[in-house]
Amino acid sequence: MTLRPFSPFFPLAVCSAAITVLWFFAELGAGHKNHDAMALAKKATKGDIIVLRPWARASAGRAYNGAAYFTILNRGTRADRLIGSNTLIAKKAELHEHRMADGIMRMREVKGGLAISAGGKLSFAPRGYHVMLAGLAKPLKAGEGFMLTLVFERAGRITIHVVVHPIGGAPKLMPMPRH
Ligand SMILES: [Cu+2]
Repeated sequence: MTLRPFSPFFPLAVCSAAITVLWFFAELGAGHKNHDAMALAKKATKGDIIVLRPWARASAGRAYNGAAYFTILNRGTRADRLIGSNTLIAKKAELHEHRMADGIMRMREVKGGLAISAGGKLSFAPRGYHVMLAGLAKPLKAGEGFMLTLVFERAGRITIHVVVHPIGGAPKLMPMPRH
């Protein structure tokens, strides 16, 4: 129907159109903000590398060591290599692995870095690979977060926002929440 300015429906139509427009921009604004926050907390991308779901477990008591976990995806056609990491919240951030040796779970530093094959995936998770945070400036508290920089041979430096989960808590999809 055609609305003429003196139609009884005209003010209603204008009003609802204005509300729709306002609502649209409000949603757009809120959606954008949320998206940025989520992206910061859950995902970082640079070049062909994507780092997903970075998290750490809250420190038990006054422990000054911790570990960070995440998943790395390589969308490229060439392999890349994670060669190091660093953070301002700990003296050292080393690439570590857990290995069963003679029935005992042992932890050691991974020398020479870790390859992520073309189109491949590398998961850091409890009882497996982790970034060992040694000499934390202060214990990690649930709900807080910190920045951790991962250094890749090709992609370069990618800084991720690691979210601290409560002791015993872990993001879904992460089996066996124990360092
Ligand atoms: Cu370790």
